[in-house]
Amino acid sequence: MRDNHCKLIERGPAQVWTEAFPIGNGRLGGMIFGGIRNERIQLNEDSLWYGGPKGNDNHTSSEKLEEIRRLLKDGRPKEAEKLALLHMTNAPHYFGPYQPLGDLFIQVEGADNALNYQRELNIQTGVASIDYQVGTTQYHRDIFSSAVDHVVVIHLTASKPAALSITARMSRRPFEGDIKRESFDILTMQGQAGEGGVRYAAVLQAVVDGGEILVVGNYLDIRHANSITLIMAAQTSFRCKDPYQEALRQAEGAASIPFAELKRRHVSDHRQLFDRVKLELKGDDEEQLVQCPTSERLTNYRLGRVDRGLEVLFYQYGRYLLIASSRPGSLPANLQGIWNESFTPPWESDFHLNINLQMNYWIAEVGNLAECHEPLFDFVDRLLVNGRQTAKNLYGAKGFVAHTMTNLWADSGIFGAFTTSNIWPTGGAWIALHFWEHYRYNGSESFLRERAYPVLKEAALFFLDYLIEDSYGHLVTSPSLSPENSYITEGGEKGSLCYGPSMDSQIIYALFSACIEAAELLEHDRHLQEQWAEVRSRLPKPQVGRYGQLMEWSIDYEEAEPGHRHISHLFALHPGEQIVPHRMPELGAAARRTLERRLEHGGGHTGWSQAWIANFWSRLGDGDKVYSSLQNLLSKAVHPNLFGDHPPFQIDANFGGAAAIQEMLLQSHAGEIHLLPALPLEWSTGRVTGLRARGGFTLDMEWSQGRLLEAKIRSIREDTCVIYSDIPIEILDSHDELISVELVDKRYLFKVPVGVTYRIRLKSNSSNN
Ligand code: FUC
Repeated sequence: MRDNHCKLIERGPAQVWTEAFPIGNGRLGGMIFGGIRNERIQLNEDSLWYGGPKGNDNHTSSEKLEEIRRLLKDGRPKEAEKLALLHMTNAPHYFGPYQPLGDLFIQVEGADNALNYQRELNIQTGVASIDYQVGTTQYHRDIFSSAVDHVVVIHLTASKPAALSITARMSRRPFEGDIKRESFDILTMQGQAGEGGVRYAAVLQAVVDGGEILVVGNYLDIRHANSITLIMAAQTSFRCKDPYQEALRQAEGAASIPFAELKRRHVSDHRQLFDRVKLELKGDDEEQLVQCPTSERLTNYRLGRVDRGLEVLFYQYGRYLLIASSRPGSLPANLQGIWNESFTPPWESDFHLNINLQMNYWIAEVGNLAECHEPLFDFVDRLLVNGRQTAKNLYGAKGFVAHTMTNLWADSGIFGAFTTSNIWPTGGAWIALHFWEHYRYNGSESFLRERAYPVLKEAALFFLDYLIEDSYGHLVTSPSLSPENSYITEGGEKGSLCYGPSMDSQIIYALFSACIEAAELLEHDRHLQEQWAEVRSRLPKPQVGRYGQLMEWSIDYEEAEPGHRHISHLFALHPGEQIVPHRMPELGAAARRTLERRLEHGGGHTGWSQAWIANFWSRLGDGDKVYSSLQNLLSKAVHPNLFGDHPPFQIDANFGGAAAIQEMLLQSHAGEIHLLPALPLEWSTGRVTGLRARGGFTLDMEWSQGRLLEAKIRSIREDTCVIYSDIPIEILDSHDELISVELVDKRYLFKVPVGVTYRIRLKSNSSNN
């Protein structure tokens, strides 16, 4: 892979947190500042949250549900909201936030007057490094977080013998844990994150070549070593009974392995995921830019400098961040992935279910990182258990429900004090659809039967009980809201709680459709299939409103904020597929108008919102608009270390932006694969390998001057492949023979045998139109 696609480079240490480089193994994260005399590695462990579960559902809810619904029907949202706040919200309103594990500080002696400094993060190997020179001695540090050995490894070397003297200490200011000497080469820190919260332990062990180690007070003191390996392990009682012993065991295990071997197996494990997708664009290898500091490239990009390499780097960085923050066995990536330096992070750095957690996973399947999706499924399995209870307590309903926010403990109640966001019972349904997506890509019947269907079914059972009839005979949610916008009633009252927000109807449509298809495939629940189909047919359909926009609510209200960052009612366009623009031109036009209106009124002002907009444009097939959204994202919503910006830092912009790039190159929803569906002019020549499509297909594509040169397709299942193409295409088998295809309405149907590569190209005499 080209160098400038896989390296973040700086010529100086980070001055602020958003200049530091992130590393992670899914569970254990570090932000590397790269100080010469004072190295700081800010540390996180994904299960270190403050406080315990807050499962107190408000038991007075069911008494007031009817009244709240009636007030909403009568157009009196203010009164409904007051009642809902009193009778439906959880006490306390907020759960404890995700917390830092602490800092590792390394003080390096004899590092004055350093020259030729370079700090790098190689996203292909998952290793950060620091280089500098003092006099004639070269100093080097390698730092990585290993998913194989479950530790952060910091390796320091010098080109001269006995040139390394350091002191290292751990800190968790202002909530310092107990620091103690475990043995001559091990320092530990332990504590508890609030009453009922997890107990945590961090272990720092040193291994030296030459020199001596002392553990004194709060310090690990190392003199005159040739090389030093520091091993950092951490655990909490969320995963083990005795986090101290477990962290100690992991540190000692890693310390017994030579550094070269620790690094070799980490790099090979990381690359096994990372290398699956390669993207190259014409002009992305400009010599001048390869050695240019990333933050400088970003500044120049903002000023209009063309930098295709930076665009590719941003894409691959999204994949890197997912590998680093979500690996089998870890928690899902939260609002900040796993990287958080604050004890009071924005929105508790939680799991937000009204767009953010879902967006974090949009790259997983297409970007060939399906394993990184798994932590989400484990998490939702726990949410399901709590959500059953909440469904019963709050609504007297079957199945499971989850609302806008959740946490380490998978609490499912109504948190928060604002009715623009909190009383939204559709978070669980949306997240359940991720199981269905995972199945659509891998086709594993056992996953569908054992993991996906039970969750989908319980999400759907909830809505069979929860939906009520509106005055048009439609079945709608109530109370609910359209995240996080408000509307103006005919009487001029501003409300956020409502009945029948379009997003809910669209999510429930997608959920019931998935349930019906899954149940048919598994030959389960005949009766439920019929019931779901009947209810689905009575949901409000996407409708065009007074401005030619898609209606955000089942009534064509004025929006209180026409430029709102959430564009929830376009769920049907993306990630849903109820609106397929080339088959439904009217709804496609309304979706476009919705986007235009939001943007005319200042929409897209947060990183994730811009990223979602880019995905919408991709689904509308408008490559130039996607490109300008991505340019906006990179110019306005990215920190110097390329972390997405809300502001402040929020990781969904990284994942959502990378997902939009994938959607530009390949789409496979609504039963057909589109090759290069939204290619912008600026990306008219390039190639990509390893993208995945629904149905078990993997694709490589090469294109020039905006036209496909060739695609290669492989399959893990003997399933029919359907390619939609405006331009005639032909398909060749592995012997370069044309295969016969069935062509129906620009859809090419054929089978790809398992383990064989077929080639797709434009018919030689076809032109662009
Ligand atoms: C939703 C958004 C905010 C933010 C928060 C974490 O509430 O409206 O912009 O992303 O989630």
